Amino acid sequence: MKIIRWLLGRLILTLNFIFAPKKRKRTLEQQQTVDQETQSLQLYQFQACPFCVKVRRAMRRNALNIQLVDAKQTDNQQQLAEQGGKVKVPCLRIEEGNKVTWMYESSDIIAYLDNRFA
Ligand SMILES: N[C@@H](CCC(=O)N[C@@H](CS)C(=O)NCC(=O)O)C(=O)O
Repeated sequence: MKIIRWLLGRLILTLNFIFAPKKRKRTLEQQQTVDQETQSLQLYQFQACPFCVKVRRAMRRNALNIQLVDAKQTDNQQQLAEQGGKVKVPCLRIEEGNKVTWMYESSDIIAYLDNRFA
């Protein structure tokens, strides 16, 4: 079962690499503004999780440089459980001033990113 899961993960990553979506183009100034905004975002994820791949593709489409956090690492996983409420990925950590929101569900995350940056 572990091997099948691993193989499926590799297949997803390979297909994702071959059919990578086109990155949106911005002027240098526009991209710098977006990069500044995305500094307050982090995506907790697993590399080969299909839902995470879906979100990373949306990030690429919108040329969003969002920090990826490996939720397989014990300390990151603990942070996700304690602060986000559950160990489920993808999860977008959104920092707005003193307020931190942990957004689960790939479709909600993509809708949020599209709405904010598309
Ligand atoms: N409906 C969720 C599904 C996410 C999901 O099932 N993620 C898996 C990894 S591929 C997970 O975190 N499983 C751990 C768990 O459910 O406890 C989404 O679209 O984000």
